Order: sequence, then structure tokens, then C-alpha cells
Amino acid sequence: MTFALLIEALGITPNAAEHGFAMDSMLEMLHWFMLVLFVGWGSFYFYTLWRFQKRKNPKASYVGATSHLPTKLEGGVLVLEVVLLLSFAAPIWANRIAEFPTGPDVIHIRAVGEQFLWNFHYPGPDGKFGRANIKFVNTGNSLGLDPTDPDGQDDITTRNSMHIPVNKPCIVDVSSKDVIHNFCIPNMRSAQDAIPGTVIPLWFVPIKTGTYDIVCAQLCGNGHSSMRAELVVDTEADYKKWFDGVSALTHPKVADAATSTSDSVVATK
Ligand SMILES: [Cu+2]
Repeated sequence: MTFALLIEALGITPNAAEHGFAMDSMLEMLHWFMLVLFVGWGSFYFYTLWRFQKRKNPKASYVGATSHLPTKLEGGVLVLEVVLLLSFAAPIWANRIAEFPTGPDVIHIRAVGEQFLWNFHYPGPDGKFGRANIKFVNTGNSLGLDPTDPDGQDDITTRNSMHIPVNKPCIVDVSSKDVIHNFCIPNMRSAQDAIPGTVIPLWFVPIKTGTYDIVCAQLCGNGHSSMRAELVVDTEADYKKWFDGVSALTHPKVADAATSTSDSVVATK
């Protein structure tokens, strides 16, 4: 259940992630709080312009305001901000960084930014990422996958297109090949700086099928604004179809072997 009246009116992208409801509720509260502060302080400003105008106060007062109300109000604001931080922001953040999903259902992907596109790297059916090294990078191997690594033989890579199944936790290991980018999926209420030389994971659970924007949210050069990729959240069946299709295109033999293995498994049952 989301309470997102104001932020929706202001044009926030619709939420499509499980944890997004908590974030949206917090954002909504913050916006109402800021609206109250804006109206409050704005009114106070105009009141002081009127109250202390020169015509009414020909002689400057050396005492000034003596009311303690502003101090009390500031104290109230401080308390509210501490409550927001400790009761809402900190728990959401703790959930984001300390409760990474585990288990066979988790979809694990690497996202590697480069000027000005996003590379995606999926472990193949074996579930293991192949090694990557900068020395193997060439036009046909933009992620520098080690061609001798057996774990990498069935891996698949895509450019500017990431597919995941709906309702399954997804971990994305974010990194960069050149400068600092930011891997941002507004609909998934997720963003992470992509920093060369480091791998930082983020996770989310998509709850709605559809196609969403993945954008670079860190000014990274002339083509920054065109650094967009698509995230397609598929049904389980569509995701499998997509994955098998790309897998068959990339590794015809591996795909054949996988099919014949699963056939033989079916046959022996
Ligand atoms: Cu970028």
C-alpha cells in the first residue's frame, strides 16, 4: 500500500519494485513536511516584511524579537527530521545493504558501464560468471571475458538490454570500464555509482512486468544523456524464452548440448 499523492502529482515514475513502496512513502512524507515548512517559513518571511517595515518602525529596535516560539519550532523540526531518519530512512537503507537475497531463485547479473552504454553479463546455465580481464577486451569482447575460462563458455552478454523475470530477486554487480557512471533504474527505486576498479552490488525485486529505462545518473561525458538502456521485466516463461534465444545465438553448441541434456533427463525420468 503506497501513500504517494504528492510525489505522483509531481511526476515520479511509477514504482515497480517490492521495496519501492517503503521508499515512496518516505518520500511522500518528506514532501509534505517540506511543503509545511515552505508555507510556514514563507508566511513568516512576508509577515516580517510587513511587521518590521520602515513606516511602522521609524527607529531601529536594538532588542529585536523576544519570542521563543522560533526556537521551539526549530526544535520540533529537528525532532521530526531525526524521526524520519531513524524510523524510515535507516531501516530502508539497512534492508538494502544488509539483506541481500540468496538462493536458487536469485538472478545475478553484472552491469558494466562504459562511455556511453551499458554492458550486461549473465552467467550461463551453469550459474557461474566467467573471468574477465581488461587484456581480453576487443571489439567483439567488450567485457574482456577470458576465452580459456570454462565457467565463461556458456555466459551471455548484451548491450543496453537487460531482461529479468518478474517477482524474482535480482542482484546487479555494478562496475565501470572507464569513468564513474551511475546505474539507475528509477522505476525500481535503485541506483548505484559504477566506479572503475570496484564492483558494488545492488538488489531489488521487480513486481510488475514491462519495459523500464536504465539511465546513467552521473554526468560522465558528452554522450551522458544518451547512455540509456532498457530493462525488460518478463514473465518467467518469456524470460526463459529470451535467455534461451540469446544463449542459442551466442553459443549454438552449448545451447544444443543443454537441450539434449535436458531431453535425456526427461527421457530417463
Ligand atoms: Cu555514464
